[in-house]
Amino acid sequence: MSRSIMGAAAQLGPIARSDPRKEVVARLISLLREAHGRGAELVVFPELALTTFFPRWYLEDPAEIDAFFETEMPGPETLPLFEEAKRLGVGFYIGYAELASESGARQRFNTSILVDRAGRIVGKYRKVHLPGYDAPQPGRTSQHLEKYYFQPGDFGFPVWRTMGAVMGMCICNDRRWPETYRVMALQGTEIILVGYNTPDDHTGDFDFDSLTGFHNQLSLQAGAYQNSTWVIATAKAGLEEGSRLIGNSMIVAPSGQVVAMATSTHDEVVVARCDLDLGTLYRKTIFDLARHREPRHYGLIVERKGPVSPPEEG
Ligand code: ING
Repeated sequence: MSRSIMGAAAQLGPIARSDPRKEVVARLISLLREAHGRGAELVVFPELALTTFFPRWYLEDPAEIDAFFETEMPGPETLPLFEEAKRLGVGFYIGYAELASESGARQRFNTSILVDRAGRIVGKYRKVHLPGYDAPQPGRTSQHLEKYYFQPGDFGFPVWRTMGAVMGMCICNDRRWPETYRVMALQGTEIILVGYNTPDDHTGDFDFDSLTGFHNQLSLQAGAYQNSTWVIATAKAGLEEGSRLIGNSMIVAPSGQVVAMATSTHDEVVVARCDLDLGTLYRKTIFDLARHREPRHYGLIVERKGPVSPPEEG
């Protein structure tokens, strides 16, 4: 009997800036219940699942900015989600803006947590790859200011053995970087959970933006296949405060095949049985990392941040 876990991507439609957390949590609970009703044991919510994607704006008032952040998780407004998940015996991943005050300093992270089926917080991840800019860019209708609002994550890419599998987490832009998956694959991950908020009116450049959905799927399928891991990827989707966010939440097998995909840009649940032994087949053959990798040739990946080209000819 192969090992498996019923996974669900619980996609969210838009969250308006004025939507109170209480209302958003009610939507999350409704999605959780639907996923549970369809057999899910693990539910993946999006990145920044409690608020609108506020990095599209340049805000300066600290109180206004802090209003988008959680100082505790669960807090009073999110506790009902944790309680319902525990009652139903469903584990979940949720992304949120974290205001941490470790060693006295206030730090802001784009964060996700993994909660097991008994309601315990098993792990926390802080987004490493922050896209966009740290200051508003001229001429943009929508900004992308994650480097202004968040610090890069300080946990690296850990994995956890929980709910009968080895699981890792990442957030949104992380899924575009092969290093993200490989570091977790080198720790034996069998499932990677990722939430995203991805605008396809990012730059207003049609040739760039029209490929956003393709690049999302390409990144997820490649990451899954090249690292023999399941990937459950969940969008916040739809027209959110005037910005178009792609949907296509999906569950990708270690073969690279998409086994389930959302078809709307609203609140939607997709479910698939993740057979964990499927990854084992790939890890023992094509992607037997220990047998086939040659790290002695990979030094530049760690030593060098950006490209250095050969000198101009003659
Ligand atoms: N969003 C986007 C992402 O990486 C982006 C940023 C949008 C990159 C469109 C490229 C194209 O999916 C976040 N939140 O990282």
